[in-house]
Amino acid sequence: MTKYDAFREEVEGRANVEDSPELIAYYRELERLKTGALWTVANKIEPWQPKSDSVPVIWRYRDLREHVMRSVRLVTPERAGRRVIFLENPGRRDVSAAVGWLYSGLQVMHPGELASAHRHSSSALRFIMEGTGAYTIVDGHKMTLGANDFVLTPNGTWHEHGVEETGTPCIWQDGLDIPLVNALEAGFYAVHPDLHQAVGFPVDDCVSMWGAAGLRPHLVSWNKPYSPLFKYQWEPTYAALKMYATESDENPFDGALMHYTNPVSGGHVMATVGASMQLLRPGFRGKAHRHTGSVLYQVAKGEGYSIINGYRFDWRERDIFCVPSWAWHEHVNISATDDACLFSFNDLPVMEKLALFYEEALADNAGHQPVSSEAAP
Ligand code: GTQ
Repeated sequence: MTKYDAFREEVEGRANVEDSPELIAYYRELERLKTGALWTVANKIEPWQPKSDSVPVIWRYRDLREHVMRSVRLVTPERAGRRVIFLENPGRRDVSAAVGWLYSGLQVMHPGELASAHRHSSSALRFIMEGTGAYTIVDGHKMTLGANDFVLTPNGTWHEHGVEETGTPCIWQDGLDIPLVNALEAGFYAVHPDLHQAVGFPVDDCVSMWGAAGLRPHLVSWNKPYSPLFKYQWEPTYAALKMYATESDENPFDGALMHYTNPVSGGHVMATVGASMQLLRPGFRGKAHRHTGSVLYQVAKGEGYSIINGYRFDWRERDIFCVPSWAWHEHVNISATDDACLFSFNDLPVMEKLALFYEEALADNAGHQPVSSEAAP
């Protein structure tokens, strides 16, 4: 017996009313009064189990990159505000979501370009894909960014991005909770009065102050609802994963999975968006599980595939794919010699705070999904 037995599918006891001319006329009258009969919608609005409109999608970098680069010739960051190609989920076009309530896009900047400062109620993050010389300024704290670095621009913070003259063209993935904030009808947005911020601190000072593993500064206090460490660099992240992978029993679903954390609380990096990095050892073949909450992955390193709701998605470095809420998923590293690393971000802080997080392992078939011989729709 699992705790989900309470939600098992039974037809008894659910709405099952057939239309009659009198009922149809009745529904029309209710509609005029801005009301409706619950039994006409009950089965839809109370599904047996989480039902995502999002579909699993992979966005392959080799297909996208040239189109992202092309936008540089077509629009300036000044005109576009943010020069971004966003990811569309075919099931969620109405809200510009990559999956569930998460937005994502690929932002490109050439050396010498910069985008003006703004702030909004949405929480944002960036994961750097390629290029050198990129930087972000968050509330006056400037951070230099390299490939596979992960940076926060939490809700309400002034932020702007650019690439130094001496750098190379840069592309990074933006991740935001825009669809969630809009669904909650809580979105504010403001442009910085001077269009740009003054840098008020030494470059990368948040890393100097908050970036030492297991240590926190005595003199500095922090009580904001997001991490004071805005940048998580790739090298220490990868080193931590490799150490963890050799020391621990493997998580059967996710290999060596670690969460980026707020060093003050030990919790998620931001109030609505969490982020993780996982290492799949050479030959790792994960088992299938599913949970509530949406996840968007980016392949930081290596090559493999994931089976999501019975479809196989082959991935390699820089590809992005999504796992909708309650979708079965399992990950495989196809290399016998090299590890693979998956960066991901998610809405799990929301699911946890609202007590809506559920998770279950696939019991059948030794924990592996049957795989469709067809390509994903
Ligand atoms: O850089 O702040 O892709 O506000 C979408 C909305 C990036 C940003 C996006 C944004 C940003």
